[in-house]
Amino acid sequence: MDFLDSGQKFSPRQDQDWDANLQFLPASDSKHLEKKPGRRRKLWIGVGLLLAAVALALLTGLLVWHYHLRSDVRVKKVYIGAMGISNQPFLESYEDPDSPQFGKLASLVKQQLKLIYSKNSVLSRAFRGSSVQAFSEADGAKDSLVAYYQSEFDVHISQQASLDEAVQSLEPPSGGQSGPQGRLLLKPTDALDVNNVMSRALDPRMTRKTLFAKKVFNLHVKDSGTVQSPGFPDSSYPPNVYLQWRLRADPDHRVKLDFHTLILEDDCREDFIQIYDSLAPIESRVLTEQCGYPHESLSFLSSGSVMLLTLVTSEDKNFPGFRANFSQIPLTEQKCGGTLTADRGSFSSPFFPSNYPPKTTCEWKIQAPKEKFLKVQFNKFFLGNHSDQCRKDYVEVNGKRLCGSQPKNNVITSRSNEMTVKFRSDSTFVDQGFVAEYEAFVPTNPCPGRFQCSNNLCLNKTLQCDGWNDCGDSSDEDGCVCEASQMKCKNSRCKPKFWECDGFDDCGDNSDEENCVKCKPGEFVCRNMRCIPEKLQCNGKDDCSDGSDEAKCEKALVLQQCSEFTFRCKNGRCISKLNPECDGEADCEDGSDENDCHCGTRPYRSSRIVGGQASREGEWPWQVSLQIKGTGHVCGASVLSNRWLLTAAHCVQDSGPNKYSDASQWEALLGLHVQGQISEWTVRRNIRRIIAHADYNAFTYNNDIALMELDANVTLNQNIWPICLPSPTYDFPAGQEAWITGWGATREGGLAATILQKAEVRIINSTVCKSLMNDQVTDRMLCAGVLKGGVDACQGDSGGPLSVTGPSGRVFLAGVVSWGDGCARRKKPGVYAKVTKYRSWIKEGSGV
Ligand code: 4AZ
Repeated sequence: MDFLDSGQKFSPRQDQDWDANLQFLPASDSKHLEKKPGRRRKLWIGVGLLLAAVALALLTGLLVWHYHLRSDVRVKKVYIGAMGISNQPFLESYEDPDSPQFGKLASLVKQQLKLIYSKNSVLSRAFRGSSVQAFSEADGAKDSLVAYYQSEFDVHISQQASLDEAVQSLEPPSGGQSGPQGRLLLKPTDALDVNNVMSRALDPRMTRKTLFAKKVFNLHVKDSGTVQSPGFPDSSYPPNVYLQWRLRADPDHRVKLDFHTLILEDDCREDFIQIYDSLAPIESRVLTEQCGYPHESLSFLSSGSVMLLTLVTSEDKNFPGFRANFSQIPLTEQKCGGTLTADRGSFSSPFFPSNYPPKTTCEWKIQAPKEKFLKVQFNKFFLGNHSDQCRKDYVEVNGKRLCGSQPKNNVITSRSNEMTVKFRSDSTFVDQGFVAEYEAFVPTNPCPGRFQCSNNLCLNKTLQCDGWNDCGDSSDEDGCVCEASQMKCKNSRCKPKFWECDGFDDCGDNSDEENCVKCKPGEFVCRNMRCIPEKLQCNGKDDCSDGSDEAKCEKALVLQQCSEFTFRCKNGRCISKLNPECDGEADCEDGSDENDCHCGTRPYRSSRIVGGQASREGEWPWQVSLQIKGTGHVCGASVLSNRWLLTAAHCVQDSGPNKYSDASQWEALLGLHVQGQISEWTVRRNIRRIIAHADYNAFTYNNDIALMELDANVTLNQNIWPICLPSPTYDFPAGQEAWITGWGATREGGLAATILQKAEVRIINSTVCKSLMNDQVTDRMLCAGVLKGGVDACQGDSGGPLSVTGPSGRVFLAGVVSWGDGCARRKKPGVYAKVTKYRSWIKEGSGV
């Protein structure tokens, strides 16, 4: 966040040097710019305005004429294509563009293209020339190859669409296979047997004038190896480059590309990588486009023996880049589909959790004994996006198509003992795919010994009426008899009483939030507790005088005055929007709410410490293990930048002979998942400096917060990434879900965890918490937990993060694990240092 000055977060390189070629236009007559006092000023203004209007009309006319009527406004259009040639065997020398064989075949291809274009009046008029970039074997066809080319056309600006249409008309109808019928019967006697042509306009980002370095790397995948962006990992990738890595596997093999690291600028218009199922960057063969710090497991497979990886970068904001491992696997290795006859089992899309390959079809037939029905549940389901109405990649279960992403509790049941599941991917854009579990059941008893949700999911009976929506459709919380400590929602669900009026819709019908405040019906309750007419909400005026009536509206309002609830932009002005920082929308006039937002993201899509469960590697990349050298793990901490960590002050207090305040005693392990197992992602650093809060009180635990400076910067990677710091006015409302993580004890007085644990808790209302904790909770503390007990931070988790996901998916540091009355006791939440109270202290100490 950068509501203050810029800090020492990972700073992408931003060279500020002025371009030597830049010149500023001089004022045509500087005297005219001088202010001339005089009696006839008004008249001059009138004349001036008239002249300006005439000039504007002239300019508009000129522009219309320039772009629409002049015959010489022409544009250059570049198309990238592939051509199947069935009467030419692939020779090894074709891999070398400087070989005579390459040259000979390239010239035949160029002739052929010219001939093809000559048969179309639009193309023949506009065609300027072609070049051949590469050849590859044609998959599965002997004596055949594919030529990759680039053709340039020159057309009048108004003719661009006709040119696109004419180029498209050369392709066989969509879905049409190459073959004798698809042949272009145009060949001159000695020419090529062309069976397929496909081309697409070149992505304009690749024709940016500033791209000065273009380079192609040819790699043979037979010997596995790595590709990486120039300078990785020691320096950022260079600006303004367009790089291509052409990967070729042996015949009848696929190329497999697994990303080890990928960290680029967040904006795909500037820096990005693309992967193609082709040797040329043909848009209709793109498998993925990535920028920023992707959230997926990045592993890609080609449909045939070639793959292309491209990197395009812009002038500024250059990041560490990427490293990926390449290898080849036989085409025959993909065995998907088949007949499944067991009573229960699982199956997945090919190569899961890697992305599935393009152009793939699989079919599973599930057969159960005659008296049983079948159900299938998708535990993971990522098949692109839903916008194409499941025409591209999809799963079809008993004739019903699914695509996009699906919730885990989606269960599909068949009313017979047979089920067919089909999977299909088209030639572009791949995704991670799915994992499915199936089960045969007796129709009269679908969930033996378990609870059956309305959506057919079967759950452990203990999860029924526990206040949590485990089914996904809340049916496990319907029709429950509420305990004395619970309230009954209008929809008959039971929720803990202290969730009433906590600003969070726990019931699902908002009935726990009704009748909470003393405002009259039809009035809106401001955060400062004023009542205003409901209709004044989102009217673009600050009617509450604290911005809260404009806080959840589409447009952020710049306020006349700031309050304890409003975000302060870098320019000093405050805006009404609640929690605007790093939410993906620039709300401040100066855009400063989106400054320094390279934080709080993690590489994996996320699917309980005490009551916790093991986390996935890389799920909490800001989690740090603070260790006393020679002893081992003592406390947790959070990564704030490539140099600074945040922990608890009580972790760094001397205790008898243990000099915990001495930086040289400590070491920090970043990117650690399992204690004692150092992975390639783990970085160990000594501590240069510890800054414990000067007002830390060892009796009350007030101000239990400390900064640690590493002795050397770390290169951020997919398992080491900073968490976002909330601004002082960031709101973490009571009832909001939060996550605690650490290697601390898994029960009060118990042993520490080996694998990093995670547990979901909720932010607890401070008044409720004060009363539960005998008034020992100050305004600089935050409570979170599960009041029925069983889930909590414990010894060894101290200093670690309380992570809350913000509106755009970025994770914010709400608290630092501090203290509690034992661990996971009923009605005894965990207490955390409230990070919003220390935002300026952190900035002063670390610059972050
Ligand atoms: C500890 O000793 C500790 N239940 C941390 C958190 C909590 C209790 C103890 C909260 O580090």
